[in-house]
Amino acid sequence: SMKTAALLVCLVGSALAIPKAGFVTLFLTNPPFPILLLDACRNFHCKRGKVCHVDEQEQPRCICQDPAACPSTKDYEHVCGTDNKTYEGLCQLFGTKCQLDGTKMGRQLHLDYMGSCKFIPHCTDYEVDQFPLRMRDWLKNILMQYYERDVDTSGFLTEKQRNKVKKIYENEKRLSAGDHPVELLLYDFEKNYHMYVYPVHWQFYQLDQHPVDRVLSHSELAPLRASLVPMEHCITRFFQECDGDQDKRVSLKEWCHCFGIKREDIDENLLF
Ligand SMILES: [Ca+2]
Ligand SMILES: [Ca+2]
Repeated sequence: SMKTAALLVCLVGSALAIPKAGFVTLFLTNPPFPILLLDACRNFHCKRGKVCHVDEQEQPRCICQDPAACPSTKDYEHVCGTDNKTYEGLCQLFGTKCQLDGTKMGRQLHLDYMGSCKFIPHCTDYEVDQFPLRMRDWLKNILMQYYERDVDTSGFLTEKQRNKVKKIYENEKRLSAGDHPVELLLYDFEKNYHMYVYPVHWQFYQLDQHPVDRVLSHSELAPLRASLVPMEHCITRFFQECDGDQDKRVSLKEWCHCFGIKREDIDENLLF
C-alpha cells in the first residue's frame, strides 16, 4: 500500500508576497482616505497562510489566503503535502491549511517535501533490516573515494581523518566497492568489523554541525536523504527505529547502536 513518508525536510519559512486586496477595493470606494487605508495593512504581519484584510471598521485583520488567488508558480516550486497531494506552491499549501483550520485535516497538513508528490514504496521489514548493512558499506566506500582523491588533490579529508582512513584503505581484506549481496555484506561486517567503526563515527560528525551538540536533529539528518536515493523509502523508518528513546533526536550512542557498533567501540574522540 502507498504510504506517505514523514520527511526529514526542514521547512524554510518564506514570506509570501501577496497583494493587499483589501486596499484596492476600499481605495476605489473611499477615495478620500487612501493613505489611511494603505497604512492599515502596511507593517501588519500575518502568519503563513494568512493575508491582511481591512475590515468594515477599517481595521487590519488576518484572513486565510485564498489558494486560488496565490501568484502562479513554476513547476519546480511545486510541493508535496503530508496529505500526499501536490500543491502548486507554498502559498497554495498554507492557504489550504488555513482554510482547514480547526479540523483534523488542517492540523495534519504540513509540507512533506519540496517537489511534486511521488510514489514512495512502503519500506518492508526485510529492507529495513538490510538498510544498516548497505549504508555502513556505503559510508566506508565514500571514505575510500575521498582518500583516493586526496592523493591527487588534498582537501577532502583532514590529516587526522586521512590517518584513520589509511588503515582501512590499505587493508587487503577490504571489500571492493560494488553492489554486493546482503550475505556478503553481513559476512564482511563480522569479519572486518573494525573497518566500519570509524566510518560510522565520521558520518555522525559530518551531520552534527547545526549545531555541534552530539545529537542529530531531523534537519541535520536531511542531507542524508538526498544521498541515499535508492534506499530513501527506508530512511524515515530507519531513523525512527534508531531513536531508541523517542526524543526525536539521534544521539551518538543511538546512531552507533543502529549500525551495529558495539557499546565499547562508541567513542566521542572519533568525532573529527
Ligand atoms: Ca546537532
Ligand atoms: Ca534519541
